[in-house]
Amino acid sequence: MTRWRIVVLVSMVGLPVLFLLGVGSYHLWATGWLFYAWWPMAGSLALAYFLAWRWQRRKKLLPRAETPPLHWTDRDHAAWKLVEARAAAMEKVDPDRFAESQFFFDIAHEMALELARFYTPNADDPFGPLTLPEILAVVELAAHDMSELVGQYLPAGHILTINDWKRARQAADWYRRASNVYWATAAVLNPVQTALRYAATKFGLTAQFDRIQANVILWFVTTYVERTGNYLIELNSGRLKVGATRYLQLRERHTIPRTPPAEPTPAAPDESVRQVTLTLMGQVKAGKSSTINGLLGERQAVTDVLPATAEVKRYSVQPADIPSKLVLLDTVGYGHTGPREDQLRETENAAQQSDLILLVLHARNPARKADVEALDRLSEWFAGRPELKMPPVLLVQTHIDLLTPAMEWQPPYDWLEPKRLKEQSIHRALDAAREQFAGRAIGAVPVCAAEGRVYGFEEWLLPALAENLDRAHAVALVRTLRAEADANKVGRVIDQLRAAGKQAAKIFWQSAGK
Ligand SMILES: Nc1nc2c(ncn2[C@@H]2O[C@H](COP(=O)(O)OP(=O)(O)O)[C@@H](O)[C@H]2O)c(=O)[nH]1
Ligand SMILES: [Mg+2]
Repeated sequence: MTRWRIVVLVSMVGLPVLFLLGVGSYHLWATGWLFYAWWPMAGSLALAYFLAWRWQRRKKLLPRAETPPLHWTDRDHAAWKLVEARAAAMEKVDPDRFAESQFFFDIAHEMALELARFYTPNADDPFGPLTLPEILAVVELAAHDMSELVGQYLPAGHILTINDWKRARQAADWYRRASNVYWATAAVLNPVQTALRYAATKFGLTAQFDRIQANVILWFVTTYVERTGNYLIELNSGRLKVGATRYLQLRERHTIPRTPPAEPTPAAPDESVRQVTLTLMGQVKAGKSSTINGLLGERQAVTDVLPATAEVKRYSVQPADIPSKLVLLDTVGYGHTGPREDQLRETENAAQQSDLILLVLHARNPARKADVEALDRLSEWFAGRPELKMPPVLLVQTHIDLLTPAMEWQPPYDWLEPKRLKEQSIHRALDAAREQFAGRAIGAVPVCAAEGRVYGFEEWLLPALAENLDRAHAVALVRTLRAEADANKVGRVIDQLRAAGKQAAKIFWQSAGK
């Protein structure tokens, strides 16, 4: 359909409406009803004004960017500050520039340089180390997010053309001109009232709607900056080396669904299972193996023992109330009588490969120096690798049955609001542990892991795991994305060499056969 046909159609639909508008207004005026009709109309407009003003001020009309993803490291958060500053600066840019494609290209380029310099301050060419697939992944992922956001939140976003975009500002002027004609006509009919209403509308709605429009455009530009910045951070942290498709797959796998599935997912050796790895750390005889037994308890769905190293045993379990499979690494532990250095290294190695650490503490043994040292060594290791996230540490106090009064064992114990003596002892023991590990642990739970007295797993430990599962998955996502990229690097080159070799052999035999 050509433009003039559309104009004809719109006018033919519009004319009767305009006619009714005029006749209706005249009729209201002629019968004297205008006075009464004006109040509800003015009320409706006033309410619209108020809501527009309020939503604008609170920026509720369009969604603000969500909080940074959980899997980001400290370095990523620092980089995000740069992105946020740039997004905020968009408010000061001349809105006419938003209609130029060059403008969007320029911001993306500037931002890519800025972030690359932030991550590799000493590189001669900050883009030098990047691979083509990961650069393409940024474009693909950011474009995908933008298209979803526009489809979801921009009214009529799917039919908005660049010309509409450019004309959006002119349209505001046309509207103003058209409404001036209306007011002029009305003024002839009823000068005083019209003057009053004119003032009310002029300083109210028109200004608000102008601002709404400006905000929509600003929202688009800000979101563009934030989405692009988000994936540039993923790029510079090396998490896009696996490519966009695999990145999305792994991200999905480490996102806990809002509504848990009706049946727990069976822990098949299927690669697509959502799983996190937990390492049990602690002193020798603290109760690590017993805690694992408690977690593997008969009420859990599936358990199996998997071979790991001589020093580290590997188990897996799918607890009923947790939407992920837990892989449990049991370590030998440390202490003054101390294991050998190579055993210690195995423990540390396990902790470095895990997503959550259960630091198992004997409630009756107040010597915690070895545990603090072990955690600090681990923090140091992670501090030297800013591209990784240190797993959160949850304190598990075992042997609570031996706390005073040691003779008594009558669970359940309400240690959160302690009344009985035993409850008070547990409460105190946990307070002490939290203090000893202040800043190093995310929480503390009590258990009794002694055979026949098992208590606290369903009550405290599993709920604490469920509560911190998303944090563990955030660590897992970063870890697996990095690990897979490194593994792929070698694997792919070998594949490519093998293909090249086959090709060469084929050519050789063909020419030999001739
Ligand atoms: N009374 C009591 N004994 C426990 C508890 N947890 C573990 N034990 C015992 O402490 C000893 C050492 O436990 P173990 O799990 O092998 O410690 P690990 O060296 O850290 O793996 C074993 O004899 C366990 O039966 C507990 O909560 N209460
Ligand atoms: Mg053990």
